[in-house]
Amino acid sequence: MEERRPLVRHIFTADPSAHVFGGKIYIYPSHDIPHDGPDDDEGGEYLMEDYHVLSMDSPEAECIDNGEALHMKDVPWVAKQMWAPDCECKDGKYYLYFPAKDREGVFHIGAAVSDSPIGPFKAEDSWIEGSMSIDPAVFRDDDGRYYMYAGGLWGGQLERWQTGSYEPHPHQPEGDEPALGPFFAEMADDMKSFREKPRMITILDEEGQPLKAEDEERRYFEGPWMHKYDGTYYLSYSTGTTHYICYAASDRPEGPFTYRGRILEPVLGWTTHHSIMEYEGKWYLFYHDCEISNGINHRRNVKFTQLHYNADGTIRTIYPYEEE
Ligand code: FUB
Repeated sequence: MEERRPLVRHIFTADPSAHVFGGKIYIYPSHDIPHDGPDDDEGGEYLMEDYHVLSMDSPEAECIDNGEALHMKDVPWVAKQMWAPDCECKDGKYYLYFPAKDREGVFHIGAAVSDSPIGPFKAEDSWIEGSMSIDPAVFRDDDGRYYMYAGGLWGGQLERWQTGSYEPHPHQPEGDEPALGPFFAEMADDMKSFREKPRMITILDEEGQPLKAEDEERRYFEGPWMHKYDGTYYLSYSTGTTHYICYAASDRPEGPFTYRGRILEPVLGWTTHHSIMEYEGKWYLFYHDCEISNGINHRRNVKFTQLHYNADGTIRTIYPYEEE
């Protein structure tokens, strides 16, 4: 498989969450549906209804579409917009996590279970209690504990949960007010509920101050991902309006995290969304752009490329359209 090329071309795919399960690479993307409707600031153009799991035997191998793994019609609580998913494995079961809107138009995060990494997945009757917003990423720590990171501004509704309950018309942090962060919660043993009430993560600048809402080149917008490298927790995310993938580091999974730099410069299309995965000692960034559709925001395609660390643990910035 060639790096920095669309992994599949027969369907539109986005928001890739990549994992190695049993020595093989599995990618859990959103499945974009082409339509001619307009774009808006609420993400109304992202009308996804199902999930397909992609897989590769290795980074060099062909990428396979394993077909539909879960459809909206089989999830009792979902009304529309099945956005960016993730998957984790525990004791031989695979747990798919996905955000979607309920009948009131509120985003929550659901769980679905399978015996196979490619599904089909059986969804729970309701969303994970206490879950909110979009873009779940579930991380398995070395000690066997699992944590969910999630949340997205604007259409992702993260602003509406600042008080801990849903506010349809919230105050939007602005100027030098602290920016919002993703929320964080440890998963319970059943992997279908939280062990604790979700709390918001803080991202600090180099002086130990929370990043400000006006700092759009560094503050959190959506698409969190967690990985651990050399004992350090790396929280990476999209800055949305400025279209970067950035990262912040901590010695604890719940942070606070300190901003460290950029991983990926802007790609073709408004959204940018990624995951990071290790395969046989090499690290890879999975991401998307709109190459196949030539820039139509809701017709995206997933790609991957190698990611490199410097000796001090910083990550080398990737320029998506330049030769390495
Ligand atoms: O795919 C729909 C939304 O677009 C995702 O949830 C965001 O992260 C952005 O990629």
